[in-house]
Amino acid sequence: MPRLLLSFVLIVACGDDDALPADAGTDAPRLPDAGRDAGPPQCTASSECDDALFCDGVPTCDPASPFADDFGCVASTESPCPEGFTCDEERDRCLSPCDVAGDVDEDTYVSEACGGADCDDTDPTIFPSATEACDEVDQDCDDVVDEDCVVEE
Ligand SMILES: [Ca+2]
Ligand SMILES: [Ca+2]
Ligand SMILES: [Ca+2]
Ligand SMILES: [Ca+2]
Repeated sequence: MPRLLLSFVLIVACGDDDALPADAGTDAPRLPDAGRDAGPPQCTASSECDDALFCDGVPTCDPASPFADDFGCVASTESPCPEGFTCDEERDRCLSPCDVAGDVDEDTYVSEACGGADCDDTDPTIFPSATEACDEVDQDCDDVVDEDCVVEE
């Protein structure tokens, strides 16, 4: 019996010896974690996210957002211009409907609605200094209809 017990103790001891090297390996520091602690550079203020473009709105710094890029910036989806305005990237400004289409009929006169003198911006034959025609329409925008016409009766 004593011999059998000794053998059992030896087997258990061997098992412990085998487990030791595995434990040592687990305790070793991992290099990838150390590298991640430094991390890539991230924005700290929205001003750091500003790009050279005007018409894509103002990006914001929000590293926690799922839409953030590698630097932590989130692109804006809103135009910087008010409703109805058009964005002009070349001049970094918003164009009002009058800026874009102040002279719809292209007679070189801007519509009255946009501060110009064209009393009918849908008709290129009607503008200040246009020749008045005898058609019961005020062509020259002086609020007098057919003033140059001699009505024959
Ligand atoms: Ca016009
Ligand atoms: Ca006109
Ligand atoms: Ca007329
Ligand atoms: Ca007239």
